[in-house]
Amino acid sequence: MRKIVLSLAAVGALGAAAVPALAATKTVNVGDNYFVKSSGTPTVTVKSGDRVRWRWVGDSPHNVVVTKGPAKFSSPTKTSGTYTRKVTKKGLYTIVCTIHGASDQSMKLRVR
Ligand SMILES: [Cu+2]
Repeated sequence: MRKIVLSLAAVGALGAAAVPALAATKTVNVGDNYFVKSSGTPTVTVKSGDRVRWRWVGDSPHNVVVTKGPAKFSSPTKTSGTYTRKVTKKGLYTIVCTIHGASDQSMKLRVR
């Protein structure tokens, strides 16, 4: 009987540990006039409940602003550091740096 109780406790502990592991954090580089990579408009896909962490890697000031999508959010204009957002509303987001404009620095974020 004691063994059975211990086994059930172990299963419970594993179950609890598995829950936070489902939510992931995706890091997106914010470079000098690009997101992710130096050309094109990248699409980053995450799951609802995940966190997206934008990380400034260039020298110029940039921001992260949703111009179209199921939820609106925006970061301050920064030259270094990070901005993290938990995303829950599913859909396709268009994100731009308003300093450099949509044609120069934009990305898509798909939350599924
Ligand atoms: Cu910019």
